[in-house]
Amino acid sequence: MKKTIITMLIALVAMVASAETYNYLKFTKTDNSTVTYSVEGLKLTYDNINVTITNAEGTATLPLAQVLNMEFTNDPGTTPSVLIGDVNHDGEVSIVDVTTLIDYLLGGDTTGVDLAAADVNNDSEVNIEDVTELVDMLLSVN
Ligand SMILES: [Ca+2]
Ligand SMILES: [Ca+2]
Repeated sequence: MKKTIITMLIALVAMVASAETYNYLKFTKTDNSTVTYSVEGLKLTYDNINVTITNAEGTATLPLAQVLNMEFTNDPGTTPSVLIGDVNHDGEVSIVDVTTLIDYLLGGDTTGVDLAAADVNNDSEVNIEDVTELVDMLLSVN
């Protein structure tokens, strides 16, 4: 089912690409990382396992299973979309993020919690170690 949806997405993307409104195609992967490709000379092909992205810069292959989303953008993707430590996603890293993270860890409520930003030590898990890292981060900048 997921494959069908991704196949449809790719077809849609190929259509929109011909409009050449945007400069870049951004893939969001299941680990919340993003990868951005220039649409210059863009061509997408796919089989059962991978999507192959060909553009003026070269060719890249992404496993379909890792693709969470794709969208057109004018942002070249040089700046990370996730501010590490900004757990409540208000644009800054502060003590509020520590309390938000602790609340999440105690209650498990993900409302308003940016889990990608909450994984401060980047080990793909959000736990008490990230609280420690976040506190260290705050102490070192202040
Ligand atoms: Ca914040
Ligand atoms: Ca972590």
